[in-house]
Amino acid sequence: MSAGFDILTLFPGMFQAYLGESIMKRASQRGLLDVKVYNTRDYAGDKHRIVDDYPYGGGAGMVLKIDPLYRAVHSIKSDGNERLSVLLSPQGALFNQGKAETLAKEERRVLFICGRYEGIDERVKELLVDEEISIGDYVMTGGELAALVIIDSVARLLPGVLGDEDSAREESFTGGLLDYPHYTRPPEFMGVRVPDVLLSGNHREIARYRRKEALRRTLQRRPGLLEKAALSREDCTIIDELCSEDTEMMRKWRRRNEPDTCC
Ligand code: 9D3
Repeated sequence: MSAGFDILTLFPGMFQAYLGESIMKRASQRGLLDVKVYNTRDYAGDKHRIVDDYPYGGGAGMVLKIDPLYRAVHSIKSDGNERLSVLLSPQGALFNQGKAETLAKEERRVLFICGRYEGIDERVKELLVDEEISIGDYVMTGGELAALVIIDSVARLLPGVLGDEDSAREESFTGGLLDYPHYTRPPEFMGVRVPDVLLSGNHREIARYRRKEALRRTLQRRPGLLEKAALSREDCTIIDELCSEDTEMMRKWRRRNEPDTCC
Protein backbone atom coordinates (compact mmCIF):
# COMPACT_ATOMS: atom_id res chain seq x y z
CA MET A 1 0.00 0.00 0.00
CA SER A 2 1.32 3.44 -0.96
CA ALA A 3 -0.15 6.93 -1.17
CA GLY A 4 -0.04 9.67 -3.78
CA PHE A 5 -0.88 13.30 -3.15
CA ASP A 6 -1.16 16.31 -5.45
CA ILE A 7 -1.11 19.75 -3.88
CA LEU A 8 -2.42 22.85 -5.60
CA THR A 9 -1.08 25.96 -3.89
CA LEU A 10 0.09 29.52 -4.43
CA PHE A 11 3.15 28.71 -2.29
CA PRO A 12 4.81 25.53 -3.57
CA GLY A 13 8.02 26.39 -1.71
CA MET A 14 6.34 25.71 1.63
CA PHE A 15 6.40 21.93 1.15
CA GLN A 16 9.97 20.98 0.30
CA ALA A 17 11.47 21.38 3.78
CA TYR A 18 8.98 19.20 5.62
CA LEU A 19 8.65 16.50 2.98
CA GLY A 20 12.42 16.42 2.41
CA GLU A 21 13.36 15.32 5.94
CA SER A 22 13.05 12.36 8.25
CA ILE A 23 10.19 9.91 7.85
CA MET A 24 8.47 11.69 4.96
CA LYS A 25 11.76 11.72 3.04
CA ARG A 26 12.37 8.02 3.70
CA ALA A 27 8.80 7.10 2.73
CA SER A 28 9.27 8.90 -0.60
CA GLN A 29 12.64 7.26 -1.22
CA ARG A 30 11.10 3.85 -0.54
CA GLY A 31 8.35 4.56 -3.08
CA LEU A 32 5.63 4.45 -0.41
CA LEU A 33 4.75 8.14 -0.64
CA ASP A 34 4.55 10.36 -3.69
CA VAL A 35 3.77 14.07 -3.38
CA LYS A 36 3.62 16.46 -6.34
CA VAL A 37 3.21 20.19 -5.80
CA TYR A 38 1.56 22.46 -8.38
CA ASN A 39 1.60 26.25 -8.45
CA THR A 40 -1.85 27.71 -9.07
CA ARG A 41 -0.18 30.75 -10.65
CA ASP A 42 1.10 28.54 -13.49
CA TYR A 43 -2.55 28.19 -14.55
CA ALA A 44 -3.41 31.91 -14.56
CA GLY A 45 -4.86 33.06 -17.86
CA ASP A 46 -2.87 36.27 -18.36
CA LYS A 47 0.73 37.36 -18.68
CA HIS A 48 0.66 38.99 -15.23
CA ARG A 49 -0.30 35.58 -13.81
CA ILE A 50 -3.17 37.02 -11.79
CA VAL A 51 -5.08 34.46 -9.73
CA ASP A 52 -7.28 36.67 -7.52
CA ASP A 53 -9.82 39.43 -7.95
CA TYR A 54 -12.10 41.77 -5.99
CA PRO A 55 -15.09 40.17 -4.29
CA TYR A 56 -18.52 40.59 -5.87
CA GLY A 57 -20.67 42.51 -3.39
CA GLY A 58 -17.65 44.40 -2.12
CA GLY A 59 -15.69 44.08 1.10
CA ALA A 60 -12.07 43.78 2.11
CA GLY A 61 -9.57 41.30 0.67
CA MET A 62 -9.33 39.41 -2.58
CA VAL A 63 -10.90 36.15 -3.76
CA LEU A 64 -9.11 33.31 -5.54
CA LYS A 65 -10.51 33.13 -9.06
CA ILE A 66 -12.26 29.98 -10.24
CA ASP A 67 -10.76 29.74 -13.74
CA PRO A 68 -7.09 29.22 -12.77
CA LEU A 69 -8.22 26.57 -10.27
CA TYR A 70 -10.38 24.92 -12.93
CA ARG A 71 -7.53 24.82 -15.46
CA ALA A 72 -5.11 23.55 -12.81
CA VAL A 73 -7.36 20.73 -11.56
CA HIS A 74 -8.20 19.58 -15.07
CA SER A 75 -4.55 19.71 -16.11
CA ILE A 76 -3.55 17.66 -13.04
CA LYS A 77 -6.35 15.17 -13.71
CA SER A 78 -5.44 14.86 -17.39
CA ASP A 79 -2.95 12.06 -16.65
CA GLY A 80 -5.93 9.69 -16.70
CA ASN A 81 -5.72 8.62 -13.03
CA GLU A 82 -8.78 8.89 -10.80
CA ARG A 83 -8.47 11.36 -7.95
CA LEU A 84 -10.17 12.30 -4.72
CA SER A 85 -10.35 16.08 -4.74
CA VAL A 86 -10.23 17.75 -1.32
CA LEU A 87 -10.61 21.43 -0.51
CA LEU A 88 -8.79 22.49 2.66
CA SER A 89 -10.83 25.15 4.39
CA PRO A 90 -11.99 26.19 7.87
CA GLN A 91 -15.54 25.24 6.82
CA GLY A 92 -14.56 21.60 6.21
CA ALA A 93 -15.38 18.47 8.18
CA LEU A 94 -12.98 18.07 11.14
CA PHE A 95 -10.00 15.87 10.39
CA ASN A 96 -9.30 13.04 12.85
CA GLN A 97 -7.49 9.69 13.11
CA GLY A 98 -10.43 7.84 11.55
CA LYS A 99 -10.24 10.08 8.50
CA ALA A 100 -6.46 9.51 8.33
CA GLU A 101 -7.13 5.75 8.28
CA THR A 102 -9.71 6.14 5.50
CA LEU A 103 -7.26 8.18 3.41
CA ALA A 104 -4.48 5.63 4.03
CA LYS A 105 -6.73 3.02 2.38
CA GLU A 106 -7.75 5.31 -0.49
CA GLU A 107 -6.73 3.82 -3.84
CA ARG A 108 -6.88 7.07 -5.79
CA ARG A 109 -4.37 9.90 -5.57
CA VAL A 110 -5.64 12.67 -3.32
CA LEU A 111 -5.62 16.21 -4.67
CA PHE A 112 -5.50 18.96 -2.06
CA ILE A 113 -6.66 22.41 -3.08
CA CYS A 114 -5.22 24.89 -0.59
CA GLY A 115 -7.46 27.81 0.26
CA ARG A 116 -6.04 31.10 1.42
CA TYR A 117 -7.13 33.59 4.05
CA GLU A 118 -8.93 35.99 1.74
CA GLY A 119 -11.26 33.36 0.35
CA ILE A 120 -11.89 31.25 -2.68
CA ASP A 121 -14.65 31.47 -5.29
CA GLU A 122 -17.47 29.31 -3.90
CA ARG A 123 -18.00 27.55 -7.26
CA VAL A 124 -14.83 25.52 -6.59
CA LYS A 125 -16.96 23.34 -4.29
CA GLU A 126 -19.59 22.54 -6.86
CA LEU A 127 -17.22 22.10 -9.80
CA LEU A 128 -13.92 20.75 -8.51
CA VAL A 129 -14.22 19.29 -5.04
CA ASP A 130 -15.41 15.95 -3.60
CA GLU A 131 -15.00 16.91 0.05
CA GLU A 132 -13.93 19.73 2.30
CA ILE A 133 -11.63 19.22 5.31
CA SER A 134 -10.51 21.42 8.24
CA ILE A 135 -7.78 20.35 10.67
CA GLY A 136 -9.20 22.18 13.69
CA ASP A 137 -10.93 25.19 15.12
CA TYR A 138 -8.18 27.78 14.86
CA VAL A 139 -7.39 30.26 12.11
CA MET A 140 -4.41 29.74 9.83
CA THR A 141 -3.42 31.83 6.81
CA GLY A 142 -4.02 29.01 4.33
CA GLY A 143 -4.47 25.30 3.74
CA GLU A 144 -0.78 24.47 3.19
CA LEU A 145 -0.04 23.36 6.75
CA ALA A 146 -3.31 21.42 6.76
CA ALA A 147 -2.14 19.50 3.68
CA LEU A 148 1.15 18.66 5.42
CA VAL A 149 -0.64 17.61 8.61
CA ILE A 150 -2.89 15.25 6.69
CA ILE A 151 -0.09 13.81 4.54
CA ASP A 152 2.06 13.25 7.63
CA SER A 153 -0.69 11.45 9.55
CA VAL A 154 -1.63 9.30 6.54
CA ALA A 155 1.95 8.43 5.56
CA ARG A 156 2.83 7.00 8.98
CA LEU A 157 -0.09 4.57 8.66
CA LEU A 158 1.27 3.06 5.42
CA PRO A 159 2.92 -0.34 5.89
CA GLY A 160 6.71 0.04 5.82
CA VAL A 161 6.83 3.77 6.54
CA LEU A 162 7.56 3.52 10.26
CA GLY A 163 10.74 1.64 11.12
CA ASP A 164 9.16 -0.92 13.42
CA GLU A 165 5.71 -2.30 12.80
CA ASP A 166 5.33 -2.39 16.60
CA SER A 167 4.44 1.31 16.73
CA ALA A 168 1.20 0.79 14.84
CA ARG A 169 0.36 -2.39 16.77
CA GLU A 170 0.95 -0.79 20.17
CA GLU A 171 -1.19 2.11 19.00
CA SER A 172 -4.19 -0.06 18.21
CA PHE A 173 -3.70 -1.70 21.61
CA THR A 174 -3.60 1.71 23.32
CA GLY A 175 -6.88 2.26 21.46
CA GLY A 176 -7.73 5.92 21.75
CA LEU A 177 -6.17 6.69 25.14
CA LEU A 178 -3.53 9.35 25.77
CA ASP A 179 0.05 8.06 25.98
CA TYR A 180 1.72 7.01 29.25
CA PRO A 181 4.82 8.91 30.50
CA HIS A 182 8.24 7.98 29.12
CA TYR A 183 11.64 8.11 30.81
CA THR A 184 15.23 7.29 29.94
CA ARG A 185 18.57 7.53 31.79
CA PRO A 186 19.62 8.93 34.22
CA PRO A 187 17.38 7.48 36.98
CA GLU A 188 17.53 10.81 38.84
CA PHE A 189 17.98 14.28 37.33
CA MET A 190 17.88 17.56 39.31
CA GLY A 191 16.25 15.61 42.14
CA VAL A 192 13.46 14.24 39.94
CA ARG A 193 13.36 10.43 39.99
CA VAL A 194 12.13 7.95 37.43
CA PRO A 195 9.24 5.92 38.97
CA ASP A 196 10.72 2.86 40.73
CA VAL A 197 8.46 0.40 38.92
CA LEU A 198 10.14 1.23 35.58
CA LEU A 199 13.52 0.21 37.03
CA SER A 200 12.14 -2.96 38.65
CA GLY A 201 12.32 -5.27 35.64
CA ASN A 202 8.83 -6.57 36.51
CA HIS A 203 7.16 -6.45 33.11
CA ARG A 204 3.64 -7.18 34.36
CA GLU A 205 3.91 -4.36 36.90
CA ILE A 206 5.36 -2.04 34.26
CA ALA A 207 2.52 -2.77 31.83
CA ARG A 208 -0.04 -2.14 34.58
CA TYR A 209 1.67 1.12 35.64
CA ARG A 210 1.66 2.36 32.03
CA ARG A 211 -1.98 1.45 31.49
CA LYS A 212 -2.91 3.17 34.75
CA GLU A 213 -1.05 6.37 33.84
CA ALA A 214 -2.60 6.37 30.35
CA LEU A 215 -6.06 6.02 31.91
CA ARG A 216 -5.23 8.70 34.54
CA ARG A 217 -4.14 11.23 31.94
CA THR A 218 -7.07 10.49 29.67
CA LEU A 219 -9.58 10.81 32.50
CA GLN A 220 -7.89 14.01 33.72
CA ARG A 221 -7.39 15.80 30.43
CA ARG A 222 -9.63 14.24 27.79
CA PRO A 223 -12.48 12.39 29.53
CA GLY A 224 -14.45 12.44 26.25
CA LEU A 225 -11.90 10.06 24.69
CA LEU A 226 -12.79 7.35 27.21
CA GLU A 227 -16.27 7.01 25.71
CA LYS A 228 -14.85 5.70 22.45
CA ALA A 229 -11.97 3.73 24.03
CA ALA A 230 -12.14 -0.03 24.30
CA LEU A 231 -11.86 -0.78 28.03
CA SER A 232 -11.17 -4.18 29.57
CA ARG A 233 -12.22 -5.55 32.95
CA GLU A 234 -8.71 -4.77 34.19
CA ASP A 235 -9.08 -1.16 32.94
CA CYS A 236 -12.21 -0.79 35.07
CA THR A 237 -10.38 -2.09 38.13
CA ILE A 238 -7.66 0.47 37.47
CA ILE A 239 -10.23 3.26 37.02
CA ASP A 240 -11.83 2.27 40.34
CA GLU A 241 -8.37 2.54 41.86
CA LEU A 242 -7.81 6.00 40.33
CA CYS A 243 -11.22 7.11 41.60
CA SER A 244 -10.52 6.00 45.16
CA GLU A 245 -7.15 7.79 45.07
CA ASP A 246 -8.64 11.03 43.76
CA THR A 247 -12.18 12.37 44.14
CA GLU A 248 -11.76 14.69 41.13
CA MET A 249 -11.29 11.56 38.99
CA MET A 250 -14.39 10.09 40.54
CA ARG A 251 -16.47 13.08 39.45
CA LYS A 252 -15.10 12.90 35.91
CA TRP A 253 -15.73 9.18 35.59
CA ARG A 254 -19.20 9.45 37.20
CA ARG A 255 -20.28 12.16 34.80
CA ARG A 256 -19.33 9.91 31.87
CA ASN A 257 -20.98 6.78 33.22
CA GLU A 258 -24.35 6.21 34.76
CA PRO A 259 -24.01 4.06 37.91
CA ASP A 260 -22.95 0.40 37.35
CA THR A 261 -22.29 0.68 33.63
CA CYS A 262 -18.51 0.28 33.97
CA CYS A 263 -17.38 -2.14 31.23
C1 9D3 B 1 -11.50 36.39 6.94
C2 9D3 B 1 -11.22 34.95 6.88
N1 9D3 B 1 -12.01 34.08 7.75
C3 9D3 B 1 -13.32 34.58 8.12
C4 9D3 B 1 -13.94 33.79 9.22
C5 9D3 B 1 -12.18 32.82 7.03
C6 9D3 B 1 -10.90 32.16 6.72
C7 9D3 B 1 -10.62 31.78 5.43
C8 9D3 B 1 -9.45 31.12 5.15
C9 9D3 B 1 -9.99 31.87 7.73
C10 9D3 B 1 -8.80 31.20 7.44
C11 9D3 B 1 -8.53 30.84 6.15
C12 9D3 B 1 -7.28 30.13 5.84
N2 9D3 B 1 -7.30 28.80 6.41
C13 9D3 B 1 -7.38 27.70 5.67
O1 9D3 B 1 -7.38 27.80 4.46
C14 9D3 B 1 -7.51 26.41 6.32
C15 9D3 B 1 -7.65 26.05 7.68
C16 9D3 B 1 -7.68 26.83 8.89
O2 9D3 B 1 -7.53 28.07 8.92
N3 9D3 B 1 -7.89 26.17 10.06
C17 9D3 B 1 -8.03 24.83 10.13
N4 9D3 B 1 -7.99 24.06 9.05
C18 9D3 B 1 -7.81 24.67 7.85
S1 9D3 B 1 -7.74 23.88 6.38
C19 9D3 B 1 -7.54 25.26 5.52
